[in-house]
Amino acid sequence: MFHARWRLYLNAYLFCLLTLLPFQKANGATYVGAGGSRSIDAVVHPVGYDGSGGELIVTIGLHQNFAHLASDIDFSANQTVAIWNNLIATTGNLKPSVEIPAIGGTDVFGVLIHEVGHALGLAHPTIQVSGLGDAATSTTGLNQVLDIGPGVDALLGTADDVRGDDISLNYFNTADNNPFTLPASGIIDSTSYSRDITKLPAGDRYPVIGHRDVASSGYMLENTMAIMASGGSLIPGLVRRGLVADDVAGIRYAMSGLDEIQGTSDDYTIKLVYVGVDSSADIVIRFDRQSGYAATGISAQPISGNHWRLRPGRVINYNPNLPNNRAWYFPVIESKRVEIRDASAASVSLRLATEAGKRYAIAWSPTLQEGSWSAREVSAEIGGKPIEKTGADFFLFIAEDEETIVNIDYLDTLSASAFFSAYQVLGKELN
Ligand SMILES: [Ca+2]
Ligand SMILES: [Ca+2]
Ligand SMILES: [Ca+2]
Ligand SMILES: [Zn+2]
Repeated sequence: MFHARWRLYLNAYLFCLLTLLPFQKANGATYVGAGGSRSIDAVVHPVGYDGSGGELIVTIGLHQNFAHLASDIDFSANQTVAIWNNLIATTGNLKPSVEIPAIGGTDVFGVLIHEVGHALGLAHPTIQVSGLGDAATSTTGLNQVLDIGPGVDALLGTADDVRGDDISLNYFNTADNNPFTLPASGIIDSTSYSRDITKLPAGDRYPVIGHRDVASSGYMLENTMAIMASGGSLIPGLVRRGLVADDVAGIRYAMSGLDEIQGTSDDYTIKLVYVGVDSSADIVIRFDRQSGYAATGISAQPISGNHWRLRPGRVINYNPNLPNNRAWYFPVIESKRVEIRDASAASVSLRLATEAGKRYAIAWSPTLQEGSWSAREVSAEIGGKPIEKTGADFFLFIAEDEETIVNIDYLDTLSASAFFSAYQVLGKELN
């Protein structure tokens, strides 16, 4: 007989993480500055990497001038950190913009995930071509102009694109050129990925990009778009939250170190930590520079060969005066009462009062220790449908009824001191 001491968590903040966010203008997975100020083969690592392996801690903080926004950005910052630390490749990461106005609202959270990708060294794998769509990022080649044709399928960004002498800057899976899956081997390094188009699978002419049009037309994946692809934060009615395989591959390739071989001593892992209001963090979030939507300042220094690392003090800036009458919205969480209906050593069933069409979050902690809140070691379903993992430390779902039953299974045994908490996710406008 399993006796659990169930407790309900009813207070506001579960996570005491602080975050700093950078802004980026940079141009498969592609690294910042590659092909421009740096060689076409440039691999850009996070701040602090010097070629020796191990855990690289990267701090994110909110600039002190914006301390009044600390509680507003808390959810977005903590979950952005979780998403990049967990490195889970998801599909369907474009979600309905329930708490953010579909027209005129811009999602601080989704944009932060994207900008932090820049602040870790990733560039846009896509370039937007006016009137044509999105193509794989490249140099202009010797003729100094972009040569972009969609090929027989009439869609840009696919394997049959005609690109003249443009040199690809996208790293692709050499086995299948598929930006929406990772190799079953788990190996992501120069033995499985390349940006050299002579390594493409037979018949392919160019790297496939992680764009949502490509996902739906070629891979039967709806609402799926690489977080680093440009333009995904301004799709009316949708917010982009969570990584796809192409994003994960970019970070994982860099993590294989200077030798670009996974499993050797120069490999590293990244632990992002949100440290709250801290203007001296490695990555600092601001809301004051007045241009565009959001940007991350990128500056890198050489390590050796084609390897670079970002300098500290990367700034992610949100323009507080958005063009086109848009406004920033912070997703913020409000605690909800959650009832334990049933529990065993292997599962628990929760009930909460909900409002149809609103977004909710469930978090759990096996021990209530700081840092133990996680969606990793559990799976959850509502009405027989699994709740998709987003890589965040919450399960997020949109309620369909006035009451929602959430069933959670553990990969391991549920601890007697486990905590569950439930929240409604609301949108708060930046002002
Ligand atoms: Ca060219
Ligand atoms: Ca094409
Ligand atoms: Ca290595
Ligand atoms: Zn960007």
